[in-house]
Amino acid sequence: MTTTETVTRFKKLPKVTQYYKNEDQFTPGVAFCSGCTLEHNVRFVSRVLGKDAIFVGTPSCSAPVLNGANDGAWHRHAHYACTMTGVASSATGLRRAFLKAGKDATIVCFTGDGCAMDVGFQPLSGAAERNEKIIYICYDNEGYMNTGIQRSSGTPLGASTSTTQVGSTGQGKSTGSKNMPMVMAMHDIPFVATATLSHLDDYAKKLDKAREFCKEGFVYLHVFTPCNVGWKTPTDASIEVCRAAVKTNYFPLWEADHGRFRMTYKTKKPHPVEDLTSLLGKFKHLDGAQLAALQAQVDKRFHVLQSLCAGFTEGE
Ligand SMILES: Cc1ncc(C[n+]2csc(CCOP(=O)(O)OP(=O)(O)O)c2C)c(N)n1
Ligand code: SF4
Repeated sequence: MTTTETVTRFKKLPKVTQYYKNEDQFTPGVAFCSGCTLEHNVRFVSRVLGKDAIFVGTPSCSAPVLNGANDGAWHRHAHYACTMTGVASSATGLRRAFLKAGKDATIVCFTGDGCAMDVGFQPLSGAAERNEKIIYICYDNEGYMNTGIQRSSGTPLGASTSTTQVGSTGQGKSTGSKNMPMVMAMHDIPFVATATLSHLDDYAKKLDKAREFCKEGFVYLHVFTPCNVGWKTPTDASIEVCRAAVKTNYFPLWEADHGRFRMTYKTKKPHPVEDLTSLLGKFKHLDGAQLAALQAQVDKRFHVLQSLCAGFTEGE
């Protein structure tokens, strides 16, 4: 692509700043690893949901930032630091207290996949079933990253972690990841969506919907959020990894708006999953058979999703 073509292409891209409600509420110098998409994620959520959003966080990589572990680096949001087991229940209590006081409030649980998919799953499922008026954002970095890159039920098939090591007794995780956004969609809540950091326009639209729909009931967003330390990628590769996850259908972008499924971005010619795995050190040991097994799982999940999607698609 020539420089002129690149410039023209960028000019055509939607200006994501149109969704910003206010200036950045986070200071520079927060305690994420360099290149971590979690920083981009939390700043973006804050800007699009607005400065009145109240965060409910748990012990995790986001905790040092949300809790304000540094003297001079923090944020201006109201925030409740919660246990991993209690996040959805605590958010329920907060929301109900505001409702009782006759006040509107956007309560946002912001947790890793270990919390959402394992440790805090039962209260999350319960809050969804009760249709509590809260937003739950799971930033999926596919493992317990803050405590040493252990496998979670978000860790994909074949991935190497500190508890699914590659060696004489194992070749990475032997089972696939839990299809969490689909599990949440089966709770029949007002809004469920997937998102990632390479497709910010798509993510912003879903955050705007989340802010509206949480007045009516439970909203769940599942955000693919690469961890360059745990996934063994260069610090400047994170967004490319997000893009590859979408283009390979490993992480398709979709939403279920009151049970109506639709793809929000469609890749005309899906790339082989190897286009993603080749970028990630945690998959570098995969042989042909393991790659085929991962590809088969990606294809199977995508077929299920396609069959649920009734309507139109956007994107290339
Ligand atoms: C009930 C409970 N179990 C275990 C821990 C220890 N712990 C603290 S942070 C953490 C990792 C959390 O992983 P995840 O939710 O995926 O977030 P990430 O670290 O990836 O950001 C764990 C297991 C805890 N705080 N509470
Ligand atoms: S360990 Fe991973 S998820 Fe945690 S702050 Fe570092 S790069 Fe981000």
